Amino acid sequence: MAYKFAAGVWCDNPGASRFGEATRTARTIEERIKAYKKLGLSGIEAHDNEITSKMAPEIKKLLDDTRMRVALYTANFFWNKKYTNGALASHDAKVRKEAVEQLKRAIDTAHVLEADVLVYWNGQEGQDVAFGKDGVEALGYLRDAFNEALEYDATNYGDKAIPVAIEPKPNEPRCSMLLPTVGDAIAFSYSLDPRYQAKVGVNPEVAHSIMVGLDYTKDIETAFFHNKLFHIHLNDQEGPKYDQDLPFAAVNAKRGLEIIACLKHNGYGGWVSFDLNPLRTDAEDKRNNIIKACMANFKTLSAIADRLDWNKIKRFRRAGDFSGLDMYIDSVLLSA
Ligand code: GLT
Ligand code: MN
Repeated sequence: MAYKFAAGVWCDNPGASRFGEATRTARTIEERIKAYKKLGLSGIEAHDNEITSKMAPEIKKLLDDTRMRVALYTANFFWNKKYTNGALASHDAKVRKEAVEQLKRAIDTAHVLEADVLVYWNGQEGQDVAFGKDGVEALGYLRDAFNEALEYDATNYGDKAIPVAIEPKPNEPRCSMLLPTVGDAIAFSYSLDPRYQAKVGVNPEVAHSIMVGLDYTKDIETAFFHNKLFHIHLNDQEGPKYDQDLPFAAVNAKRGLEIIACLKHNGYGGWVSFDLNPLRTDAEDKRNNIIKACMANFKTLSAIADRLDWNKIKRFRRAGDFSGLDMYIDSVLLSA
């Protein structure tokens, strides 16, 4: 099966962080689109401050010319200081109104770009100190904001209304965030107006699950079970640390194999998208190495996944022979 690979335009960045200045030049969006095409990606992902509504028609033309698509478009609700204490779920009615208006504009731009999914990442929705937020109240605000935006899309674009995927994250930048896990995000989708519930799914990210000790495969299985796996953000993470956004399967190849096997087994037909943060030590000529690594690891493990004998796996499971199962998986993975 041919996979469609995508990556966020933010995955090719100058490398500035809280702890150090930029180590690479900044590329324009056009340069990044061309570079991504050369790498073999067929999709890009962007925020509304990376591809603005004004830029969208020109960018769409370039994408059409290069036969690229926008896999994901999203409103940036975390950078602007007006969203320091939340956006769609802010306690401040004025901030919420501005955020919903921004979301409606992002929906319009997503239609201009013909994006496949609109993502909502929970960025600044949360608290940093005990008693910092009334979560029940905040979830209510978030539900109302979603309903308003979904209604806007349905009214203005009818059948073409864009699927929305919630990307959960447990912490960072806030200490404790609203919708921390895939389960929370799916449960939230059922609180929405019943007319729009089927339009809202999830975008689980590997690192976001691992950073709190959760199992990504179980997360996407839960999403499959609910028909809610609208998109994926693949990468890797060395346990409970800050969000590392390492190359997919670079830390745990066996788990990478399990993720791909799970996607295949459940007939995932969406984008294979990578969410990455290139090492600051990767200067100009190495700036896209991380994307190359992801694609290579994904393709290698995908070929290995095709060699797995599912009847055998099921027999081991039925017999409760998990050491035998593990030895079998290792034999397929490590003999490759
Ligand atoms: C940010 C975050 C990612 C989200 C992006 C979507 S932005 O880089 O770390 O996981 O996918 O807003
Ligand atoms: Mn992500």
